[in-house]
Amino acid sequence: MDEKILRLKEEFEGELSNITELSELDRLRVAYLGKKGSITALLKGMKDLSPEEKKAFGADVNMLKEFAAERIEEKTEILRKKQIEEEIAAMPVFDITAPAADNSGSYHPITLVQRQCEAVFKSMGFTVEDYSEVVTDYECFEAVNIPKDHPARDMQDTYYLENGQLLKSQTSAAQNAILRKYGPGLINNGVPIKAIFPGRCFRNEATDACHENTFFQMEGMMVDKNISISNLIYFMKTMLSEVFRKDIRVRLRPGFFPFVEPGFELDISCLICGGDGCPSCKHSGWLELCPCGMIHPNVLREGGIDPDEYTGFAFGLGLTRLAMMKYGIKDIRDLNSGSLKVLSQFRDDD
Ligand code: FA5
Repeated sequence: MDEKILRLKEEFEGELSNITELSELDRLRVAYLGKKGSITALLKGMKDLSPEEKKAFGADVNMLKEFAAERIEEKTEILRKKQIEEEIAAMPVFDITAPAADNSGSYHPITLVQRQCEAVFKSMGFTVEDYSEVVTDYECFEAVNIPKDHPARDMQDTYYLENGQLLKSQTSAAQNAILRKYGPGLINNGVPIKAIFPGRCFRNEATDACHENTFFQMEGMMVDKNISISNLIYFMKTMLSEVFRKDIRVRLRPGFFPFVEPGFELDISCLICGGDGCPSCKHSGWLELCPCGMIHPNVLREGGIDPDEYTGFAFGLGLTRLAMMKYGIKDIRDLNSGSLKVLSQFRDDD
């Protein structure tokens, strides 16, 4: 190998080994591989060589180019992992027995995960919608393919007002309004519907370590031409890896919801017990976190969207359970306790 190439390789290796921050790696990439970089400059200086020399020299420079690009790629991966590990190590460890740290206010852990999820989806072009907690039977059930006599209603008993309205049992209650809001204006002009809508839900059910009668969900929907299950899986994976910032085990299994077909249950391996089984996961090692599926044609039709032309996915993420998993909170009831012992353990930027 030519002396000049060898020297540049050594110089590159020396600089690379001293780098400890991701931002410095970018500078190194530009300095060696950029348009005006030192390796690129070697190629430009070949014009005075004979054809044989050019061949050998060019091949060696290209080898160095590949070598440098691979080493930078490897180091990027190492530094990215290190950065995530540092962020995880800096996270608070939740301890219900610890005394309240101080009396200053902070965001609630559910608000913290809600904001994290919103940031991820906003960065992928989703809008964030707000919706009422008091809804009609039509919004909560009939518009999402659950007619009056449907057995799926038994799973979601809720609280009824004297005027016949009810406290919404699922964020799916906003699906119809959002399809109608964006359907004609956006989708018919070629813009996909991409919306998330977090909200408080209510169910008349017995509480235990993983069930509350008041909890939060975050619904998401995307509708356009040719939307498939692959799009759904992509968005779910991106959201979970951004929120947890580490590899977590998930499983997708068939699930029945009248408003999707096909429907799935997305479970995550319980992070409280590591999958061994505990009260937080009903001793199964898995926690139901985010049911999802392809929006049923009846729901699209009811929302004013032609199901022969458009398809879409929807999901209903359990935000309260996500907060439990993210912060290691063993009992869901601690989250509604209003106890400063719990709340003061979280910071606004966690
Ligand atoms: C639903 O509510 C569906 N609307 C979700 C959906 C949306 C499916 C769009 C398909 C398409 P489910 O009842 O399983 O499904 O509740 C969704 C999530 O909310 C659960 O996985 C769980 O994480 C959370 N959840 C449900 N009930 C409770 C409860 N009592 N306490 C705490 N979290 C709950």
